[in-house]
Amino acid sequence: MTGSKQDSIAIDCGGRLLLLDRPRIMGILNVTPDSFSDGGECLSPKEALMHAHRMAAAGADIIDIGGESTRPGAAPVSVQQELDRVIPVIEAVWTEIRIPISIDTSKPEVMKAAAAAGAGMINDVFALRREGAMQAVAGLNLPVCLMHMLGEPRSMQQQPQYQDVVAEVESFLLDRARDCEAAGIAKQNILLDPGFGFGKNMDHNLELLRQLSRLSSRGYPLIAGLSRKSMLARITGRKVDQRLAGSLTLAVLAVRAGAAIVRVHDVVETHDAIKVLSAVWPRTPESV
Ligand code: 7PJ
Repeated sequence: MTGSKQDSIAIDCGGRLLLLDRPRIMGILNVTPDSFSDGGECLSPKEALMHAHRMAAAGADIIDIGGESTRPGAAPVSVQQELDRVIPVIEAVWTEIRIPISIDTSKPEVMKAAAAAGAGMINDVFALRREGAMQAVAGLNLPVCLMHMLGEPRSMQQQPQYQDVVAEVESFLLDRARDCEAAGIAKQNILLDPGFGFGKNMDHNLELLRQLSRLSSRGYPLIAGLSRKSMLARITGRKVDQRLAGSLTLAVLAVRAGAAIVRVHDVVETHDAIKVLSAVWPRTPESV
């Protein structure tokens, strides 16, 4: 399937549709005390809900709720801690805001509880490699984003190495997709993500971005998460709260290379940037 054929895809997120007729925005809602870019901003369920309202009003198409930081060196959290953080927020967002919700987790227990609370998509940086995760998603019958990560968050940025980063990320993702389909997850429920910054150095990230159209033309919608990531610190020298211009540039480049969804912190600005891009090129080319 080509990128252009994906234009007609509608992903059913537990009854709320995510149409991929144009590039879509996933707004990030972290309810972790230690997320690298907005840690401390979204602690209480009330504050998280207000931020979700702002993102929805600004043009977010789906809200990604996460309760475990995956930044390098982050401390792991228990199932109970993660549930305590995300479930009240999912329930409140689901009740008050009519767009789909995704849950950013690798734990099958959290996937199931989040789905019961209203989450309509599973976003797993471990690509369902945790024990029981694949079966959990197959049972839920929800869409899932499979993300590539080399190693574990604790150590992934310690000299990651590849022979050919694009080929290795691609074959990992296609293998995972095939395994998921064999486990009973419908093909149309699978999205892929190269996992920028997850076990990748600057050159790896740049090469993946240059060849992103190769990954976006494999028959699965592609998600790209580049917002405020540390490659922008290396390129621009900016601190995390000053990476807006860099983040917008990367989002536009990813969409131009066929990304169906961009995962971002700055929804208002990304929405404008994508509108401008779409005015110039109304249909995203399969490859550029
Ligand atoms: C990503 C993610 C990403 C997907 C995070 C951060 C670190 N999920 N969760 N893709 N990144 N699918 O927000 O910078 O790139 S957490």
